Parts: sequence; C-alpha cells; structure tokens
Amino acid sequence: MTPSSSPPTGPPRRAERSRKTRETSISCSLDLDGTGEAAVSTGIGFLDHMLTALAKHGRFDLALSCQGDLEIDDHHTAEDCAIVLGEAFDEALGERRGIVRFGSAYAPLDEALARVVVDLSGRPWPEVHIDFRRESLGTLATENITHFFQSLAIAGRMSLHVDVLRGDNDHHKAEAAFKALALALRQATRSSGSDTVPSTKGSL
Ligand SMILES: [Mn+2]
Repeated sequence: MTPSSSPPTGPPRRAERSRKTRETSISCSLDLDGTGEAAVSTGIGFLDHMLTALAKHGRFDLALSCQGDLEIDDHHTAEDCAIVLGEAFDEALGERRGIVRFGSAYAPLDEALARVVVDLSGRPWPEVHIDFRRESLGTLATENITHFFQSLAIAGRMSLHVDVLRGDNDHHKAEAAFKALALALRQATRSSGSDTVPSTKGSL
C-alpha cells in the first residue's frame, strides 16, 4: 500500500487535550498534518527524546508538557503522557474517514531492529514485546516504555504491535521502536484517496 503524502480532505486534523489529576498535570496539542516540530517537556529526559523522535519521523507537530509526581517515580508521568497522547490521536482522527488505517514499518538503529504494525481500528489492543536488559534509561524505567506503548494503544483505540526483533543496546532498542511507531502511524494516518471510512462496518 502506498499512501499519498497528503492529508484526507476535511477539517484540520488537530487536537488539544489536557488532563489534571493528583498525580500529573498535562497539556498536549497535536497536528497530524504537521512538519515534525516538537516541543516536549515531561520532566523525563529520555521520554522527551522518544516523543521528539515520534513527532519528527511521523511528521506530526506535537507540543506536550507534563508536571508529574516524579518525586514518587516516573510511572504516573509516563502512563499519563501516553493516555493524553492517545486521546489526542483519537480526537485528531475524528471519525477516521479517508485514512489508510493500517500502517507497518521497520526501523533499525545500528544493531537494533524494531517492527511496528498498527491498525487505527477503533479497537484498543496492545501487543508490546521488547526485551530490555537494563532497569532504566536515564530516569525512565524500561518497564514504563512497554507500559507507554500499551497505554497509547488503549487511549488511542488502535491495535498496536511493537516487536523489537533484535538489539544489544537498550537505548537503541527503545529509539528504534519509537521511530518504527512514527513511520507506521504516519502511513496509517495518511489519505487513502477515498473519502469513506475504511471499514466494512462503515465506522471505526
Ligand atoms: Mn538516542
């Protein structure tokens, strides 16, 4: 499938989301038809690095800031940023009319190789398989990278399969996964060339 580089016709595909709990306070704006500009400040340096790569390679414009309870640990911040980002994707996609819907991509980073397959199906399903060796990358626990992808899939109502097929360096493995996610989402969110909702049911 070769998606066009243009967005579907219709209203701008943007979303503004904010979320405030006793654990985190987050604001997020997302434009699916951007140029890859990112302004990300979560308080977790490695997560900022990953979300900046996601925006860049997905060509999404993303502004996301979070004040989270990092005095406890990184879990609430990582999870809630994923929830808000997933909600922003869901909102920006609207009724998911005119999109390719499916996307798949491989991304290498040196020795590491990641594959991401996504279906913007409206049905949340995370399958995330990454074998990390290290406990954390910077101040982000590696288990919360897996959890980030799971939370994103659920909030974004997408089937998301993330597999890191090989790799030695955990920074490389995580970054390859986020880059493959970016490429797969970029493909899935592009115009199909049809104005219909890409489902035999007629809705997603
Ligand atoms: Mn890096």
